[in-house]
This record gives sequence, C-alpha cells and structure tokens, in this order.
Amino acid sequence: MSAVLKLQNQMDEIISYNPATGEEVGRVGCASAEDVKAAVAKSRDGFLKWKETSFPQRAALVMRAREIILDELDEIARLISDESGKPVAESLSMEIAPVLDLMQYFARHAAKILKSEKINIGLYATLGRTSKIIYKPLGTVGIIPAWNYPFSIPLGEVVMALMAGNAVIVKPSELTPFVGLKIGEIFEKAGLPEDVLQILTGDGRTGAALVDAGIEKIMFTGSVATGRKIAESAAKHLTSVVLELGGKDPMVVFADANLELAAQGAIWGAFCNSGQSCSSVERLYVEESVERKFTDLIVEKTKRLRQDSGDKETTDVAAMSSERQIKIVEDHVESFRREGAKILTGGKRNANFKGAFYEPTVISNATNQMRGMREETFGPTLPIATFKTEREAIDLANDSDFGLTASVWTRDLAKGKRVAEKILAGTVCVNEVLYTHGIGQTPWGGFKQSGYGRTHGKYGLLELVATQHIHVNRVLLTSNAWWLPYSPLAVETFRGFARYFASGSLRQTMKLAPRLLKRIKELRGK
Ligand code: TXE
Repeated sequence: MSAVLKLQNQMDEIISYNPATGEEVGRVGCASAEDVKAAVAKSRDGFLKWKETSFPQRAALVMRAREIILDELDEIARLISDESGKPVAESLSMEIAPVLDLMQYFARHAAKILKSEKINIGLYATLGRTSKIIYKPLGTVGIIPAWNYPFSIPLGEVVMALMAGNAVIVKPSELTPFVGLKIGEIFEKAGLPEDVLQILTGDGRTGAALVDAGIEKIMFTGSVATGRKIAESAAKHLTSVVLELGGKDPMVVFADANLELAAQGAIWGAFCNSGQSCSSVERLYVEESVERKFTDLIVEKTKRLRQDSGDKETTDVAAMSSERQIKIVEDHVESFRREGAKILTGGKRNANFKGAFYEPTVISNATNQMRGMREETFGPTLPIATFKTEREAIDLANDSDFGLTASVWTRDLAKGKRVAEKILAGTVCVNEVLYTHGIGQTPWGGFKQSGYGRTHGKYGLLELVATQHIHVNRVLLTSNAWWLPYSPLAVETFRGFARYFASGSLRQTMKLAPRLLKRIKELRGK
C-alpha cells in the first residue's frame, strides 16, 4: 500500500515486531501532524466523491473487498498472528470470519437501516404538517483502534462508515501497523476511489493530531486514560467521539448451571487472545456450594491447554501482544499473591519461549478489594471469587468502574434473564460469553468507564450519520396562531393550547376551535 510512502513529514520510524519471536515484521513511517493535515484535506475531496454514491455502489465495493479477503484468507490470518501474537485459529475465528459476516450484513442492510422515516407528529398532522428523518453522511471519520483485534475492529468500523457515505482515515496501533495497511490495500484492490480511505501509520502523537484535526467523528478503541485525553481534545472542536475503553467483565455462575459447559466457557472467555479482549472474563463469581467442584474443572481444563507460537494450528494460547502488556499481567498476579489469593496454576511467564508468553493462570480466593479485581488486567488470568445469594452475585458484578459485558450461567433461564437485566453492562449474555462483538447486527459499547457510544448494529451505524429532520407545511392559507403580533385573544388561545392541544387528545383540542378561529381572523385583519 502506498499510504506509507505518501508521508511527507514523517517523524520517527515505527518498527513492528512479532511478539512471539521478537523478530522484526517490518518498518513504517510515523505520520506527523502535517501529514495528518494533508490527509484530512485529501479526505475532504474523497468525501465529496463518495457521498454521492448510491447504496448499491457502496455495497458492491464492500462485497468486492470481501472477496479479496477470501482470496487472501490464509495470508491475512498469518499476518494478524505474526503482528499480534495470537493463534492463527483465532485470527480466522475471532477476526476474519466475524468481519466477513459484518461486511455482508452492512452491504445488504445499511440502505434499509438508513432509509428515510416518517415521524408521527400527533396533532400537528391535523394542521397539515409532515415530518420525516433523513440520514446524511458526516464527512471524515477518524478510526483509532488498539492492537488486540487489529483487523476486525477497524475494518468493521471502516465498512460501516463507508456504507454510511463517509470518508475515513485509520490510524492503526503502532504495535500492528502492517495489519492496518493491509486494510487499505484490500480496499485499494477493490477499487475504492482515492482518498476515500487513508491509512496513516503512527503512534499516539499521530492519533492526537487526528483528534485535533477538526474532523467529524472519532471512533476510538483503547485505554480509559487515552479515551479521556481524546474526549478532552475532541471537545475543543466539538468533534463527536465513540469510546470503547475495555472492561473488567464479570461471569456469574450459579450452582444450577451446566458446570462443565460453564468451565469450558470460562477458560475460553478468559484465555482466548491471551485474555487481551475488552470483553474477556476478568472476574469470575461462583456460587459457594459448587466452588470446589467448579474450580477443579477449570484448573483441570486449563492445565490441558497447549501454549505455543501463533502460527501452529494446534496452539490454544499463544503470545501476548507486547512486553509492556505482559508486565501489567505480572504486576497484577503479584498483587493477587500479596493480597492473599491463591495461584492454582500458571502465575508466571512460560520459560519455554523467548517471546511474550504468559501461562494461563487460575486464581482462587479473590475478593473485590484486590487490585487485580478492580483494574483491567488484559491478560490470561482468571480470578475466582464466591457468592451466596442472587443479590450478592449482582452486587459483586456491579461493584466495578467498568461495564462493557457480563455473563450469567444457570439452567433457570428466567433467573438468568432477571439477573442479566440487573447487571450494569452494555451487553449481558446468559449461558454465553465474550463473542457478541462477532455478531455485527448487535450493538457494542459500554456503561460507566467502559466508554460511550456504540459500534456495530443499527445504533453503531447511526453514530456515523447526521440525523436531519425535514418538516413541511402543506397548508399555506394563513399565519400560525402562535405568530406575531400577540394580543389578549392570543394569550387566551395559548392558554387553550396549554390546556387542550398539549393534552395530545383531538377531542380535548376541539374545545379550542372557537378561540382558534377568532385568533386566525384576528391575524388576518392585521
Ligand atoms: O492503549 P492506548 P494501549 C487497555 C488495556 C491495556 C491498556 C493500554 O488494559 O493494557 O488499555 O493499552 C492511540 N490521542 N486496552 O497503551 O494507549 C494509540 O496509538 C490519540 C483496552 O495500547 O489507549 C493506539 O492506536 N490516540 C482496549 C490507540 O490509541 C492515541 C484495547 C490505543 O492505545 C493517543 C487495548 C492520543 N493521545 C487496550 N495516545 C479495549 N477497549 O479493548 C495513544 N493513542
């Protein structure tokens, strides 16, 4: 992709490493604030072209890009694994397959979701007025993703932004720039007009310059600290922002759950992608009466996991994405130890490898007071705590600054749904875990410190458009009763508006008719 070569004022070079081997994947430029400005100026031209395209034209382009991904399936899966460390199985199952599904869904359904809509305006319709909503593209959308799902998160957002008619600039994570550039290359091959999608490699400074460029929208995935900085900086331009800031997601397991299934769900939810998912299980609460049995099941299954490099098809858990991330995990596990929790398995780096491998770690006797139960770990750790009652389970789950996802496990579906509705999180699953980011039709986003706004689904698509209201008066006979000039009769009529018209009832409003007619006559005489 030529986007790197186009940088005129690049700052330092970014070196991308394979975290499993420490080998260099390659080098790219780091776009400067001037490069960002130039990209935004080009994006303005790109937008003028792209916003005029029809939904079928946009859909055809997205479906062509989808075909290119299918043609290069294994090559892309390998690139994702090389740059992020994850098993190739997860590059396919957790990144490529879900985003291909999202692409076909929005290619086929965006037009329907963004169709203009008539609004029921109640009694105003009796005055010959109509209202409708139309959805317009915003302009330039800036996407700043993290490194944990470097393909599916930005690509899904690119597809939705393009289907809505926007131009897009992506600033990939500095840990995974080549996956970001691959996204640009796919659309270039698919024939997307120049400047509609640009990939600007760079680090936090490049991201900050993009936020400060006065574009129309920022879609950010990353840490709470960076999310806060972005919200502050975007506020200067009143740029609207969607923030996806991770979580500390609870899994609540009742004694009547299918414990075998719940244990299997827990280890996938905690250890897939080496625990580096915003919706990873980071706190497990199990009903006290089955704690022993359930914990034994988890430990036994965890010990059977095969940890190896991501390129092997038999690898269950691979490397973490960076040395920096593994240090956070070491620190949290150490603090669990100090604070009295028990490490049942794992709890250290895997000495068989040079790279950033941390063993899947199960921790018991955890409590909500421990640091590792409050801060996002973002690693392969599964701390387990207990509860006695349904109320206590809900309180423990809600005792967190985060609220992205949660799960409840029970055979009693009424109880499952009842508890789910009491947990403060953007998505709560019953007898399921983590995966709904893969269902492009459903909204994704959090409560509390997990951020605001939504990606995915109808609500995600609506983040990428401006809602315009068109109101039409078809009756052109007379001034409105509420227009100037005012008079005692006008004031009396307005009392009637308050008493009758504002009731929403046509029958009540009829009581206003004599006064209204007099008022109209009065206005005509002026
Ligand atoms: O994120 P950052 P990091 C959590 C996880 C992890 C922690 C730190 O707990 O340990 O965040 O990860 C760009 N203006 N999550 O340091 O810094 C940066 O270049 C604009 C949860 O990687 O937030 C990158 O592209 N952009 C999360 C992106 O922001 C800036 C996924 C994310 O980097 C910027 C990843 C700035 N001032 C980590 N500074 C989730 N929600 O799932 C940096 N960036």
